[in-house]
This record gives sequence, C-alpha cells and structure tokens, in this order.
Amino acid sequence: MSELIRIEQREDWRKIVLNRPDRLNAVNEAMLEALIAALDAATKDSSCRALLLTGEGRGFCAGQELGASVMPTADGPPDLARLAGTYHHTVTRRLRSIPLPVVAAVNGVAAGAGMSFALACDIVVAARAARFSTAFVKIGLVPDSGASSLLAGALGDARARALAMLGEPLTAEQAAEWGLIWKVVDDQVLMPEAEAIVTQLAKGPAEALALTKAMFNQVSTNTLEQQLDLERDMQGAAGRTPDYAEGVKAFLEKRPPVFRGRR
Ligand code: T3D
Repeated sequence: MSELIRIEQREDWRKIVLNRPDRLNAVNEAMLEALIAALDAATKDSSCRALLLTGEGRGFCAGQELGASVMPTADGPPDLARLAGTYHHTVTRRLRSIPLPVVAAVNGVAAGAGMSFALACDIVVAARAARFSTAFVKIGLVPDSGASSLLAGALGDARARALAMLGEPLTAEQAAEWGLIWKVVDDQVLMPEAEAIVTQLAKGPAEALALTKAMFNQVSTNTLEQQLDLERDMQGAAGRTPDYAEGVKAFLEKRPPVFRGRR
C-alpha cells in the first residue's frame, strides 16, 4: 500500500503531501494519525523551519472518507464526536499551535474537514482550479474541524452562515476576493509560488515567526487591551533573540539579514 502521507524533505523545510489521489485525499483514521505524526515529527526537528501542506492529484482533501467506517450499523450510529475529537480536531489544533509557519498549497477541491485543514494553515495559496466547499450540510452534518470559527473569523457572520447552511462551493478567486485565503494563482505556478513562500519563511526569524503565529491565534478571543499586553511581552521576547540583533545590524550595514536563530 502506498503511503497515505508523503513527506518530502528540503534543506530547511518539509512538504507534507496528502496522498490518496483516487479519493481526492479524503481522510480516514489511519491517514489522520499519519498526518498528526508528521506534524509532531516536524515540530520536534529543530532543523525544520516551515511546512508546506498539499494534496496529490487533482484534489487537496475531500474531508472525511465517506464509507463503511462512518455509516450506521446494526449496533447503532457511528460515534462522530469521538472521530472528530480524536483525529480531525487534533489536526486543526496542531496546525494552529505548532511553532512553525505552515503554508497550504490548495491544488484542487478542499471540502468539509479538508477545507478546515487548509484554512487552519497560516498562509493559504490556491490554484485557480481549487474550490472550497462546506460539504458538511450536504450529508446532514454540521461544520467541524474548526470550520465555523475559521469561516466566521475570516468572512464575518453573514457569509460564513450562508456558506455553512447552503453548502455552495467557493471558487478560489472568490475565496481570495473575500479574504478567506492569501492568494489565487494559475494552476501551473501553484507549487513554485507556494515553495517560494515557504522557502522565505524558512529563512526568516524563526522565533519571531513563532511568536507572531501565537499572537494571531489569540486575536479572536482577546480584547485590544489584552492584545496590547501580549504584543508588549512578545516584543520583549523577540528583542532578546539573536535574529533581532542580526536584523538591526544588517539594516545598518545595508545588507540582507541572515537569520540563524533556532526555533
Ligand atoms: O466525525 C467526524 O468528524 C465526521 C467527519 C466530518 C468532516 C467532514 O469532512 S464531512 C464532509 C465529508 N466530505 C464530503 O462530503 C465530500 C464528498 N465529496 C464530494 O462531494 C465530491 O467528491 C467533491 C465535491 C469533493 C468533488 O467532486 P468531483 O466531481 O470533483 O469528484 P468525484 O467524482 O465526486 O470524486 C472523485 C472520487 O473521489 C470518487 O470516487 P470514484 O467514483 O472515482 O471511485 C469519489 O467517490 C471519491 N471521493 C470524493 N470524496 C470522497 C470520496 N470518497 C470517499 N470519501 C470522500 N469524502
């Protein structure tokens, strides 16, 4: 059996590829476990400074695999709360909490939990052929894997509710226009564009980027006052890193900075 998750190691970053193209990379328990393990391994390896998440073939991720494992049986309905809590939601939590930048290169359809995983990444670049689908309602489910929060946070209540209730797919262009993703690019340049972004992040000030990520994670729950306190404390921490010293020195010497700080 081919690997459900393929890892491609670059000099200082990793590409994680959802690898089940015949199912548009729909996820099952084994695949979600492998994805969580890949995220954990990248976090533990201090030489890995950024991640790129993408899908093999024409899909990014079609969400939960629909099949026998999530069908009611003679013993009763499936325990979707256990499935979501143990697997899907762990992926979303990890994507948001790991202290390194994650770029999603959305190569095709991102549906259900697959859409949530894309939106949980720090920077989302989509191919023009990609679409984002709140498929949940089409099969009688509710948004999960963070979809309600991620959609409402990016789009506002009106658009998020309508998408969740109507289940209409968003084109990549519409997603970019609405501010759901960073940008849409022509299909053939998706990977070079996404790789350029992740390469730039991997060469960036690792600790400042990790702090920035943690800071944005708190925006939706903090008041302005709380966020000001957080920014003060995090700026204090950033100011103590060797990368800050290098950044200022490079500016004064009129050369590009070389950030080597460990994360
Ligand atoms: O506990 C929990 O948390 C439960 C989980 C909830 C989270 C969720 O993700 S719920 C949402 C689950 N996903 C869906 O409902 C999406 C189902 N798929 C689709 O609606 C469509 O496939 C797409 C809109 C994504 C793409 O349509 P299209 O026309 O481009 O492709 P297709 O022909 O439908 O799919 C290609 C193949 O992939 C096809 O197989 P075949 O006929 O060639 O053998 C299709 O059955 C398969 N596939 C697509 N999505 C899934 C899937 N197989 C299993 N599970 C899927 N989710």
